[in-house]
Amino acid sequence: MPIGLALLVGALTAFAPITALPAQDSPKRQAASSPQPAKVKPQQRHQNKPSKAKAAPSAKKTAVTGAPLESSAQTRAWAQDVAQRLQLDPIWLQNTLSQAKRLPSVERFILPLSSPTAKNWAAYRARFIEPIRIQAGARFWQTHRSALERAEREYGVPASLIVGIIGVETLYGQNTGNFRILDALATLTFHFPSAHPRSVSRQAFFQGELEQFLLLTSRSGADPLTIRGSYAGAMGLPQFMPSSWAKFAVDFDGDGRIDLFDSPTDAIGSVANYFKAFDWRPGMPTHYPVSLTPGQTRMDSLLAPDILPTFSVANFVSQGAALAGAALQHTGPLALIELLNGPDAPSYVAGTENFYAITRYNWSSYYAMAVIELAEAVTREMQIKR
Ligand SMILES: [Ca+2]
Repeated sequence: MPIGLALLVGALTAFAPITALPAQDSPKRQAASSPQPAKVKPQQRHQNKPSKAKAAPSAKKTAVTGAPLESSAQTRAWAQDVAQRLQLDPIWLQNTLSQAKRLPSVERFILPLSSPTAKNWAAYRARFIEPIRIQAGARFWQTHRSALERAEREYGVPASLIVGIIGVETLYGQNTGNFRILDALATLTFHFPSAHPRSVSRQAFFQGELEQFLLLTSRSGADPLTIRGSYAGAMGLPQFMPSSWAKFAVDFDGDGRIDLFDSPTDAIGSVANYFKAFDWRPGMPTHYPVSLTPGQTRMDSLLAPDILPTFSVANFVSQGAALAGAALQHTGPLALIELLNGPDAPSYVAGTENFYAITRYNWSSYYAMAVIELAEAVTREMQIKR
């Protein structure tokens, strides 16, 4: 990152954490179609950020061609209110906003696909569980082994999961997005498309993220005009939204700054801290195999809670979802996770609370499964190399 959003650690304590939930408008969480993720219920949504299941739009050209954001009475009043509430310099804020651009491409990307194709786990999986990403994951693991081991020790989050997340998110920093975050978040704050089915709540979410972004840059002295990321405002190796950065990012390399762009160690610690905050349970598997019997398994009942772990093992089994081996000894609740495969038969697993925890990073069971399988594939690759 050129100038970077490296934050002074001390400054972080001043941030009021925002708990707005990123709704997955896009690709990953919502209407899912081929590489698209599953839909989750609103109450299950949480923190992190919208991600890029919508085939991460290549922003190289579109990101720089927006028109200046008009300085309307609305934007001026907003800036005044934000400056007051967050105790930001009103002149700096107005000046920054006056340089934001409205990006029509961002307005398009945030909309659900108008003609969603059928959800397809096999196609989604193929995008992420492939040799280039697996090899890059093994190199990342070898290079950052000590930070990954320390994160696992201190936060109880497996190194493999952290490797899986950063691999699916950005291919280990190779695809961190090329939209100016200021433009993306200003567009989604002041020109959120009304055609979106949840335009009011989504606009409010992005407005909160724009506020956090301005607060982060103001406090850190980073230039808000140079920071780039996804069309929805996610930044750095782990694609943290500004509110997640403020709340969960940590200085894991101990240099006194938090830098999720250029410090893989900070990114590793921050991902681990995120999962610890979302109740990752050390040692618990993410899922178990499950066998269903057409005509006997009570599918409607088992799928009703969606990905929220709800059923005890006994209840799960009594409804016709057969488990075996270690799954029968599992003590927490389970969810029946359904992954559609287009025209082919769906895939099913029994998801635990740790499967659910991964969906707090990105609200999609397809996303979670891709992270899990990439983590497993890179782990196997590491064992081969040993
Ligand atoms: Ca650092």
